[in-house]
Amino acid sequence: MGVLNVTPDSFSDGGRYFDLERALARGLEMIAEGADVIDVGGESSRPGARPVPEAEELRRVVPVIEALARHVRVSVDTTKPAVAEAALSAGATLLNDISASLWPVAASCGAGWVAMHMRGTPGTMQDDPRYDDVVGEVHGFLIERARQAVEAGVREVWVDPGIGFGKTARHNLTLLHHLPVLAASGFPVLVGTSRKGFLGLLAGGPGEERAPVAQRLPGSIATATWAMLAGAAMVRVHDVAAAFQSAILVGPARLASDVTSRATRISPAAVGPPGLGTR
Ligand code: HH2
Repeated sequence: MGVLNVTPDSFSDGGRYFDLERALARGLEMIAEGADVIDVGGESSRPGARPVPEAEELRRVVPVIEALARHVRVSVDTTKPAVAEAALSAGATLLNDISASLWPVAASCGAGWVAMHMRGTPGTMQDDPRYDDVVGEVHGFLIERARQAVEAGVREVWVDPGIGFGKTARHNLTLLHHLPVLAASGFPVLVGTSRKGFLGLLAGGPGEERAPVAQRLPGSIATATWAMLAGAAMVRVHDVAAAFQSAILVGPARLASDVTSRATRISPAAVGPPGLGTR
């Protein structure tokens, strides 16, 4: 999933694709780089972000969705029911919902729906986030919402742990570590770590609190690769070309490890001679 922020203020690419022509060019570029879905957003959800009026969000996203939906699957990154409905009428088929509340819209319009976990709102979510059991609380919330959506008639339901949304770096790493548990729920998992602040914190040099966004590519690709190997069915990324290289390596590796573990359960001899696959 390639990120297309039609905003002046997104944390890593704000202002770069704010006019229609540049947004379309970037969308087409990401398709050429290997994106299967383009996620169009008109409101930043960075920590401290202020809400955008509905009319302005519609003005930003609808023309971009109309143009790109002819070429690729489009999702809309919104929390507003009216924007979601307009985006679906314009050709989007997936609601990427960081508020995990729009499943009734997905049900009535026959769209797919992504439930993402967030603690609070973007304005306040990073003010000292605390959990007793981050994995249990996040997974429990997502599974409950996902089941509600299925009961309401949504046929395609994704879950996303919401990396960076009301979480410390430790919370984010713990959730990434436990992704296989979320994947075992049976709902397809989406993960977005791309360029996020916790990667800057981990990569910061001496005297630097966080490495700048431009230096977060290695962490973005490492965590996307980890997420795919841990069972995520989709990763949300800004750097599509680099993530695509990782995805084409991970696909066969994941398949091989599934086959190997199944074969091991049946008969150790079925895995092949010693040393096979160790290089
Ligand atoms: N992260 C962002 C926005 N939307 N949606 C899902 N499902 N998962 C995520 O992790 C996620 C998301 C934040 O990234 P970005 O869109 O680049 O920034 P901004 O919110 O500042 O526009």
